[in-house]
Amino acid sequence: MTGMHPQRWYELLSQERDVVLEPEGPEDPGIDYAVVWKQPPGLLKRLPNLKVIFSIGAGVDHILADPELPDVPIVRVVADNLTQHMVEYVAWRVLDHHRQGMLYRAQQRDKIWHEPPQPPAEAVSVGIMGLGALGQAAAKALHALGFSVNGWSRREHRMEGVRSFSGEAGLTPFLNATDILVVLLPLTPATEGIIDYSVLERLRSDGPLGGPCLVNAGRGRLQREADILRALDDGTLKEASLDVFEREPLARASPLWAHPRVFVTPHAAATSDPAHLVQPMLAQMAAFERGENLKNLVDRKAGY
Ligand code: NDP
Ligand code: OXD
Repeated sequence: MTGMHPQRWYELLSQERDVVLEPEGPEDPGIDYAVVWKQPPGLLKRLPNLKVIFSIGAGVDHILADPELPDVPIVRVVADNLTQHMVEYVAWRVLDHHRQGMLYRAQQRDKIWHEPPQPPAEAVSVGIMGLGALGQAAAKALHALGFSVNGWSRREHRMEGVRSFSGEAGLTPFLNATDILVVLLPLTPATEGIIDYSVLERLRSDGPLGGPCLVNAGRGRLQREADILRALDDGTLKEASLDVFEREPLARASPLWAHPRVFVTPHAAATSDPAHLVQPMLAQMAAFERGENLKNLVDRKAGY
């Protein structure tokens, strides 16, 4: 196995399997499964008997970035524990923008006793870009909180209480109807840089929050940070919560750190917890060896 704090993964996987950490040497015929996060390019190609690649995360851009990736199935993470963390993060950030947390924190700092008008949740439209495992769970929770919820994805989805938009044709109507944009897309050639100025300027500008807000917990390279700063500074965008960045860790020199209307977290929205993810991985290995189908497979052509 390789990547993200491997020790705990190693200990838990070792309870049932022989595990080697990031194999050295030209070829390792003994390895059937690779459990990876941002593996060095070319590493997996050197494993002649590799049968399945398991991603430690829900996103697989870090795996597909390897130009020499062997042609074996890739399994990604879909797990209640990870989904719950993401739902919490999205609900937290949406409620904070909705309930004017940035304004209240500034008022508290300056000891200002002032109650601004507060629109009800039903007047606020949250648009979720990416209506997959995480986007659908977030949509359900936001709907339960009373928000008006829309989703945008490649294909249309039927979900109670959620209006579904899809594809290129659905993008502008989706954005035009959105007060808080939540990004839960995977990073693929089709989505890289999608959150640019032209997207931000199509968000609803006359909504009840006094301007649109952005929440990105998908991937940093979905966004153009220079465009986000420009949109914040010219009033196109009211506020942003960013968990992911074009380059991570976010450079100390980035103006996002100190921007009064940006909330920064260090790619912490939904961290993969080996205590919850290793058992399902081991179960999939056993099922695969019994000839059963693998679950949560990546569609390499689509890139996610
Ligand atoms: P899924 O694969 O289940 O869902 C992806 C969604 O994005 C689908 O609805 C898909 O459409 C949509 N999509 C993909 N490409 C396009 C496109 N070109 N145009 C429109 N819609 C598109 O992924 P998850 O929900 O499990 O995870 C989403 C992402 O969240 C991950 O890829 C990862 O990058 C990120 N993540 C971030 C974490 C963090 O801590 N910040 C933690 C975990 C994940 P369709 O439904 O039609 O297939
Ligand atoms: C993931 C992540 O993709 O942690 O799971 O970002």
